[in-house]
Amino acid sequence: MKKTMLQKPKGFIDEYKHKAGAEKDRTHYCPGCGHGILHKLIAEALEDFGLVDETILISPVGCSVFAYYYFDTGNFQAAHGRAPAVATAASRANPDKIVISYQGDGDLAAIGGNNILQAANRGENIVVFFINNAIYGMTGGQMAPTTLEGQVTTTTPYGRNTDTDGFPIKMSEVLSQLTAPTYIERVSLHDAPHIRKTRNAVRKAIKNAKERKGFQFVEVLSTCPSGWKMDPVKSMKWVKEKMLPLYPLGVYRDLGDDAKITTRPVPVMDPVAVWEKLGISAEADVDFPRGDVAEEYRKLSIRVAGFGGQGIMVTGQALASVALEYGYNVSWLPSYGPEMRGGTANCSVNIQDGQIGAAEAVKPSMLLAMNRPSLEKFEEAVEPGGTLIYNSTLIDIEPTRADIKVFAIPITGIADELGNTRVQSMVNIGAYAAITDMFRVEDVIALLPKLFKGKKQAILDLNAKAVKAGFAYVKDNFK
Ligand SMILES: Cc1ncc(C[n+]2csc(CCOP(=O)(O)OP(=O)(O)O)c2C)c(N)n1
Repeated sequence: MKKTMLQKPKGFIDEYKHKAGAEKDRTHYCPGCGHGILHKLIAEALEDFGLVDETILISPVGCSVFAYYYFDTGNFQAAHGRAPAVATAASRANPDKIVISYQGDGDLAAIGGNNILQAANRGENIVVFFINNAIYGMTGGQMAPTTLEGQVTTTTPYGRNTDTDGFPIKMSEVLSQLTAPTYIERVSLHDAPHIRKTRNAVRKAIKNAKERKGFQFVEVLSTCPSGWKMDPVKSMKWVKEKMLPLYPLGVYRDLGDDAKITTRPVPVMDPVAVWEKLGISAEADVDFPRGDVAEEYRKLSIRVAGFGGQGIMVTGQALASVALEYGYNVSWLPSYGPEMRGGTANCSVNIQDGQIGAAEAVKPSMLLAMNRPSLEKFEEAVEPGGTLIYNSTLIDIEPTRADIKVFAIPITGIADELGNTRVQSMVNIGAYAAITDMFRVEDVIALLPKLFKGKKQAILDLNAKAVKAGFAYVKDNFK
């Protein structure tokens, strides 16, 4: 007897590890949603063409935001509507890779409308899978640019009114007005024969991408039973009866063998050449001779965290700026909470000799926690053997990690004693200098006029005191 084995395509990760317990073999999509079907068609094609390891997939914002949970490819997640820009960068930096931009209709046609237009117009070597379910699915079914006339959504409770809401945008038709795109087709997932046609379109686009044939666009009409408040069967019928007349299926562009194959110059990142162009001397910046820094502090990825107004960003900027003067490569990446003052804030700083790969300190080798929520949030992420500095004035709990070095420093208290809470950031810098031996106090003080441009001498003096106090506290209290 012939045995049929059903299994996941190799384009998918074996086990969806993000999912708890029994859910590990399932996706997060609702029953009857088209995303799962399209994911499978893409994963199968990548496996069949041997391209899983050659592909970079860009996930959007929308229900498919977690595409990176499933595809065993390289993955980036882009800000809302920006997948074509990220895909452009990925494709230009990796001209030999297949780059897929996977996007919903809210993402692609609303907030990302111009992004897709420009990427298509440049004829980027990317494949765009555009899942058109006529609404914003993820956020609960609001009107999208693709919403049908008269369609009831949460933001058009009386139906889309073209007098006030405009007309549905037909992206395949719009993009086919441009010169550069190579292949544009609209397909649908509403029944098995159409899923087969979608499969062909997916494979064609990916094959074209393999041959570097420029911009590929496959629009996929898809169901959203949850957002449409219909069961999956009715949703399929709705696509057939309502969507197909407005969005005719078919090929809108197929240049076939006439497709222009564009080879773009591969960007070479040569920092010295860039500095020269900008008139900056690489040597001139290395002002201070380095001290004897222990091995563990020569490649630092630091998370500085606290609430807005605690000098979190100033601390991060100062760490990076001072380290720069010792000739280190540095990066500073701010991350603001919803409110600037009083909300949470954190930043990532990298200080090292080699090239900095990721600016975000996901697994920091050092955490500087200025308040309790920051300690609770980031302590677990610190690399084993790493360093934790925490503000013992405000943090009334003990850290739990036993495998990291811990420095409890009353940072706010020291600043208050100097008469101004705002100098906490310089207490931090002093403490950091004492712990790592990376900065000399006199060097930091010499840099204060540069760090705080235009500030009065009294402010500079106060900050100098703060640096000294942070430094002294560590030297006096820790070996
Ligand atoms: C800058 C920004 N604006 C708005 C949102 C809220 N938001 C999240 S998903 C989404 C729409 C997604 O709709 P669509 O692209 O059609 O994808 P679907 O969920 O239907 O698959 C919106 C507006 C956001 N996350 N970021």
